[in-house]
Amino acid sequence: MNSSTNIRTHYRACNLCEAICGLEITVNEDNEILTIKGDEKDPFSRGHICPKAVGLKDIYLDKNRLKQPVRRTESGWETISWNEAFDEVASKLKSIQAQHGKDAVGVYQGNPSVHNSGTLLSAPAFLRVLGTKNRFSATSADQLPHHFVSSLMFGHPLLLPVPDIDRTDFMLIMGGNPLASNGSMMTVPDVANRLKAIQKRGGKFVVIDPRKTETAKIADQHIFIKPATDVYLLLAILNEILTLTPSPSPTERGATHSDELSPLSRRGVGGEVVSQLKSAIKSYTPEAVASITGIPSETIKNLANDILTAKSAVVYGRMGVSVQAFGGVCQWLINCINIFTGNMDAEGGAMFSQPAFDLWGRAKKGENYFNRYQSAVRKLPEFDGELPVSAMGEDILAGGIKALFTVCGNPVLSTSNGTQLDTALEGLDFMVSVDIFINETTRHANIILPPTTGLEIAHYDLAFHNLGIRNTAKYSVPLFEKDNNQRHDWEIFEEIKNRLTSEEGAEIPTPKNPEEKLAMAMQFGPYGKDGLTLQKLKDNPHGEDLGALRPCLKEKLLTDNQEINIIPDLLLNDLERVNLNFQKLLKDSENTKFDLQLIGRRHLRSNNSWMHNTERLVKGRDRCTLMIHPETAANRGIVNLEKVQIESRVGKVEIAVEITDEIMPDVVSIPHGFGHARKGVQLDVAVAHAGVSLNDLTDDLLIDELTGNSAFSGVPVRILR
Ligand SMILES: Nc1nc2c(c(=O)[nH]1)N[C@H]1C(S)=C(S)[C@@H](COP(=O)(O)OP(=O)(O)OC[C@H]3O[C@@H](n4cnc5c(=O)[nH]c(N)nc54)[C@H](O)[C@@H]3O)O[C@H]1N2
Ligand SMILES: Nc1nc2c(c(=O)[nH]1)N[C@H]1C(S)=C(S)[C@@H](COP(=O)(O)OP(=O)(O)OC[C@H]3O[C@@H](n4cnc5c(=O)[nH]c(N)nc54)[C@H](O)[C@@H]3O)O[C@H]1N2
Ligand code: SF4
Ligand SMILES: [Mo]
Repeated sequence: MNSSTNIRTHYRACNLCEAICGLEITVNEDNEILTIKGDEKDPFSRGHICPKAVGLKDIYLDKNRLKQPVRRTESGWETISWNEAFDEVASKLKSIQAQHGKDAVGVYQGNPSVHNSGTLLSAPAFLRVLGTKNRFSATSADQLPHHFVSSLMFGHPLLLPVPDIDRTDFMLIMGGNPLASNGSMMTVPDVANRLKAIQKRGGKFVVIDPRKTETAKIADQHIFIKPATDVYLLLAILNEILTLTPSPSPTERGATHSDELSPLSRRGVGGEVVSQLKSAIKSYTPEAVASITGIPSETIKNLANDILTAKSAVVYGRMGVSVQAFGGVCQWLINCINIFTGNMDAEGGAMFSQPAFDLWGRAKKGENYFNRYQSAVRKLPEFDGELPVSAMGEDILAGGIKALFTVCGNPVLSTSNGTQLDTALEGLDFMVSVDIFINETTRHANIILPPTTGLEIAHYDLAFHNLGIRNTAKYSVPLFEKDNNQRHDWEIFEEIKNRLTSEEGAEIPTPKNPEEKLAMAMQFGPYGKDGLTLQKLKDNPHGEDLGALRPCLKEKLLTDNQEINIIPDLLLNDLERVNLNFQKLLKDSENTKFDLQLIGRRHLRSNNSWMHNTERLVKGRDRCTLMIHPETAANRGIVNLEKVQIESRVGKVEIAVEITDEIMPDVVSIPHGFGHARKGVQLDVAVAHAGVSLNDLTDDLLIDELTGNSAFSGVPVRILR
């Protein structure tokens, strides 16, 4: 507190995206926010922020934001007390489960759940009590293949390799645009400078993307790829690497340098594992995949050579390659390339973090996380307690799910065939949403329970310290205390859970603050013995630097034999499907009805579907346009800014075109997260910049059949004139 001016300075982590930037916020005595800047003293983000950070102020002040529960009635929304809301929600859920069984209540958890320590610490107990198998989340519209592959290769869905971007000499970025997204499945604040630093120290980074993105523009090389063909590029690169190096010395670097970390050094690259892999993929030569991927064979050979000869290298694949029909195989091949070039668990390669709150520390070895039950209609496989979200709409329509509980999610805009889900939600017997807005999804709820958020919550980033490209820890206290009439997310989960478990008429216990769990985890975690406590983090609001990543996989592996399972059967067997598709692509190069392929995109000023209600982030030129290549447009006689109708198997939207050679011929792009002009949406600014929803075109039947993940990359569409 600066007493002479009564201006106080508050430090916290931004929890809007995965970069967890440190913020410095000044507030006057009337609790007005004066400035939001990057915290120069944050050892991780070093003063970096993006334009969304000031959005935290807008969210705090948003006129459309709910602070008390509301109930939908014939004549509109009415405000109700928290107790009335909790009682009604619990009794409805109870009676529906009593009548139709536990699984009649579905749950959807959206993206901000993982950016919120209150939700992460308190929702699991609530979900256990609810006991439904019909759990869905944004994971299966996003990074499911990463977890799937990690569980099979390393023994736990959260043992996720992260690029050691600060030390690598060569980075291959596939299907990621960190300059817009600020990094994903790698927590890397100030990513642009960290990428430029690779170049400054004499290294390179290369981007593979059907669009010349913001990241591609600053890369050493950008290579266009036909959407959804990354699996063939990866197969050819791996094939080259295994062929070029009949007996590389796998003991030189990384995971492979320790005799004890045995899979490679014992069986060796000349051994059984390699010959099995080699023979499975030998037909995918650079020449064989060139026309299908659109990448010349020489370019593929050079890429393989760059990865192989760099002092250290890392292949990183994100959204664009996860949300494909072979997302699982893609993530597996990426790990294989990193392993066979000695870059797994090695400096400058793909490494594993050691977070202060160790999420997997006490997990069981050799656990199976996959396909223990299936969705009702299409029998899609469960993973780690969740079913693929592309099955949610059809399973509601089929009548098995009578009630839905959504948390931090907007699946009407964020999941494939959003229109079908929109219709399905209308037919539910009961719906509850834990959310701060009446948006495209929550407008269907019977009751909305709005938690505190952003600047009003305490925060320790459980999820994203786990994905850090450095080991760091940071705890933020609330900037503003909540009103008496507000509830934290953890209070909401606890209140409902306690009502579901209490006997009729019994007194409802007071919710327990999950912070105790945090303090315990810190104390007994990897840095506890070095004196790291929650109190220490509270005393240093800029955050603690716990050092660069270090090789640690050997101690982390949770496979039953504590070795990397390099060739999991499920993935090896999926190569059959990969091959069938290859033959199909070779045959019908022309799709008769839908002659274009649709992809999505992100913008620095958007955050999925929910930050379009802040004027300073949406103002300016319309961003919800259909990007199209000049030739593709000319062939159809389309001119810039003209409105066209675009159609897929599931729907049709009308959108203005933006002609640009940033995008490949025959590929079109629409940003994800727009489409706010739906009846009853109470987002004044967002509705004024409504745009159309990409997911009114994406197809719920297009999935990675192995993992169940949604396939958004390369949806077949056509333009109607
Ligand atoms: N076609 C296509 N579809 C996509 C994608 C794509 O690239 N292309 N991306 C996918 C990805 S990666 C993701 S993660 C998903 C995102 O999908 P979702 O998670 O379903 O959607 P969001 O847009 O993140 O919506 C977040 C919701 O949480 C609410 N909210 C914000 N903060 C809080 C809070 O603190 N507490 C609570 N309770 N609620 C809060 C917001 O009001 C909003 O309703 O979309 C996926 N869908
Ligand atoms: N500003 C902003 N930041 C965000 C978000 C946001 O909405 N806005 N969302 C957050 C979330 S939830 C996530 S998951 C992350 C996602 O972070 P990123 O993975 O970096 O996400 P995108 O920017 O969607 O980048 C995906 C890229 O894949 C490309 N692509 C599409 N199809 C293919 C294909 O078939 N092959 C290849 N090689 N590339 C393809 C697209 O052109 C695009 O450039 O971003 C997070 N950060
Ligand atoms: S990059 Fe992400 S974490 Fe950093 S300020 Fe922007 S939204 Fe917040
Ligand atoms: Mo995401």
